[in-house]
Amino acid sequence: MHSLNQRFDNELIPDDELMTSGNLACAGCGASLSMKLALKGLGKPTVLTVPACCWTIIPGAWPLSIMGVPLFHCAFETAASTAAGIKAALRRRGMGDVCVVAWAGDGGTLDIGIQALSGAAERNEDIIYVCYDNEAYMNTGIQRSSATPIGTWTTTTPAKRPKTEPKKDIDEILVAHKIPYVATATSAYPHDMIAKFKKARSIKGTRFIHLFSSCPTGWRMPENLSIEVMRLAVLTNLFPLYEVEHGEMYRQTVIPDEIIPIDGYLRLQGRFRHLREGDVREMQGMVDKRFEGLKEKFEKAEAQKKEG
Ligand SMILES: Cc1ncc(C[n+]2csc(CCOP(=O)(O)OP(=O)(O)O)c2C)c(N)n1
Ligand code: SF4
Ligand SMILES: [Mg+2]
Repeated sequence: MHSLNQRFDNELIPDDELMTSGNLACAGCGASLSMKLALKGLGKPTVLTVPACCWTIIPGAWPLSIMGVPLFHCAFETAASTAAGIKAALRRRGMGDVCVVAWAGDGGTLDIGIQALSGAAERNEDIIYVCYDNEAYMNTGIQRSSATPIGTWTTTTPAKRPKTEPKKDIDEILVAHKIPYVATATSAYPHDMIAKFKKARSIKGTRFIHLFSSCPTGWRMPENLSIEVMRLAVLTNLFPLYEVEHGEMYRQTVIPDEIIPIDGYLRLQGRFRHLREGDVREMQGMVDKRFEGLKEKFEKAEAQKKEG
């Protein structure tokens, strides 16, 4: 439907499945697809730690599990520190080559886990931190988080008084820590996403990957729109796909041929149904402004690269 200036080749998607069928997610859950693709990029040996979130439920209850790699459940606010601890213990046992991944939701990352994450990033702990962002506390009934966009309906920000604060810019917060690698990705662009996980695995130090992850249940939309909505988030510049190395080298990895107005994205989701024309205009302005700032950084990095 929309052509991209990227060559897509199915041979780039590994056949190995480290997550089997039978997961407990809702139909069309972006978070479940995200894990499947991330593991294709990461491969083995990998250990995951997951705090309280939908992904606590998705793998299944012991002794049944869909996971082909070890997964350790940790407390809500401790994903980054738990991952750092696991890595230290593995290193001590001579197993430093095991890739340790903290896999947390937006609530567990942008809100309650941000202290542990900032601490780990500042120490440049050798972990990959993944935030799958469905823009609310979904597991406990769709409460607003600091990742929820302005104007959004959630159960704690009902349509009559939707959220009044803008989404926290977690990517810039992590970039400011000058860690080796920060990237955004979404499973609507699987080749881009898998490539970023492969790249992250090859780098040492703290790596942060922000996944835009659809939630048909919380976004009030049919499950068959899941991929389309994630794709539209990219094509509207609402969630640009890019990576940043060492806090300064920005690179946009998927450049849409044509940018679509955000209206097309918003109207597919019940959580935005109450918005009026003026609200949509305001949101469009915010998206454009943020992207302009990013574009300057992409251009600056490109120029620096050319200068050598
Ligand atoms: C300290 C603590 N506070 C609150 C909870 C309840 N709780 C469990 S999952 C969850 C929501 C997590 O939201 P998010 O991190 O965005 O992941 P999602 O559910 O959206 O996948 C909450 C509030 C908890 N388990 N521990
Ligand atoms: S509530 Fe949303 S994130 Fe959680 S399992 Fe269902 S679709 Fe996935
Ligand atoms: Mg969430």
